Amino acid sequence: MKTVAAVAVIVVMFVATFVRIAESQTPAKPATETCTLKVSGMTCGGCEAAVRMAARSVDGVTDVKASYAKGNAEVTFDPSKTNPAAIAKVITEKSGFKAETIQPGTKK
Ligand SMILES: [Cu+2]
Repeated sequence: MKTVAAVAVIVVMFVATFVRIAESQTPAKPATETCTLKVSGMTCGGCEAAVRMAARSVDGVTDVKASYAKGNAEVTFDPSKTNPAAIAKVITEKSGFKAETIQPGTKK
């Protein structure tokens, strides 16, 4: 009977270790980056919506905050799927508002 108990303990420990390994391998939320694009010509909320829709159509874009008052769009994206230049190009083509990347280190 002692052997059975020992085996049971080993099995329980094995399962506990396995569960821990499985948990540690659960993929984390994908890393995203946020970039600010200069967007020219927006004059109202409708323009913002057009820019948002255009940016959101890009695969990998997870969030867009467009502001006609600031003349920009903050785009959150998955850097393994797209990049600021590609997003700016799609915004320009689909919304009709000219979007440009802002050089890193350049403050508005
Ligand atoms: Cu408008």
